[in-house]
Amino acid sequence: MRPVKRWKRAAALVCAALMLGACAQKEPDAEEKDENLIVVGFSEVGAESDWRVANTESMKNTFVEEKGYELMFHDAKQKQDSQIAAIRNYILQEVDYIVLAPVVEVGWDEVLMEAKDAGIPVIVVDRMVKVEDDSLYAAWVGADFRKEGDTAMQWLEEELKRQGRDKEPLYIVHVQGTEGASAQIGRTEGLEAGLSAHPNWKLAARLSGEFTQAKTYEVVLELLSQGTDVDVIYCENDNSAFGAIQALEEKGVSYGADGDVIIISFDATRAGLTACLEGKINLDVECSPLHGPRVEKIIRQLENGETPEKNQFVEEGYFTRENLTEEFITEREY
Ligand code: GYE
Repeated sequence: MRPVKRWKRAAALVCAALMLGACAQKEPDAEEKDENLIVVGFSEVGAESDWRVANTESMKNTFVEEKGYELMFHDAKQKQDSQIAAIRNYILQEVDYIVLAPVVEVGWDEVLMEAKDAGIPVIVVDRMVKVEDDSLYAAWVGADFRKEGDTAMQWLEEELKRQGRDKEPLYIVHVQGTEGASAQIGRTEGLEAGLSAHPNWKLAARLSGEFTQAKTYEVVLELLSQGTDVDVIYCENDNSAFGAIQALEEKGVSYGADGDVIIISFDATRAGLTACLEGKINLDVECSPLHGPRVEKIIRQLENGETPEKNQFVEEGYFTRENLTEEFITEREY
């Protein structure tokens, strides 16, 4: 899609080589070999969870030289400012494509306008961006986080009926992910809809777990120490569920498929599914991090002058102890 830039870069490299007196007999150096590669600058949220690590790997394994790419990778350590700085740097470096996994939804208009002015297409992956003008990004691919929350609520309703507890008061502890991230917003909306549809379901506490085990452990432990009634812990990702489990264990509270407190989680990573098969997590709603090939498909379409579908939702399922096997977990990619 951006042959002019690639040509300019190649020309610049040739000039540099000539100035350095490089001659024909010399082996082409690394930079000369790179001139036809498609340069992709990727800004990743961080490394807060197993899901995120799998997502980073998927991107790194996809955008490799053998497939014609040079990947520039940036870990934002959960900071939006850092992502904005990375995007500006990619613009300066005249990359061919910018891929953004945004930490939160809002606050991108200005920097995405700068990318647009520079003629660099932006592909948004995983969480969404909320911008005034959606021509600021070429396409988005990720999960339907609201649907994931709804799936969890539907399952909970059926599970309570099965247990004969559907008429009793139910105290739900909500451990939220990073505030303002699509995954948090959608999963929270799902829970809120469930709460309003069931007058006997009560929000016992809303805690901030930041999608990490450490933070969730800390806040759930504190809550349990206060003696709050808990029937369900709704954790917005697997690592958060691990933190909640750690706190419950420490306090000697029974939980999971054979215990008292119902644990709901999202992601369905291998570690999450293992806990699910062991009966520690009651429900794990799936969320695929394997976005590398999906983003590559979008780039290929843009390279061919096609218009990719603007917003692409990935199909996902959910898991309980009943529909899992060890074999399935071992074969899973993440
Ligand atoms: O659920 C969580 C990660 O945005 C879908 O971010 C992603 C979420 C995922 O840290 O584990």
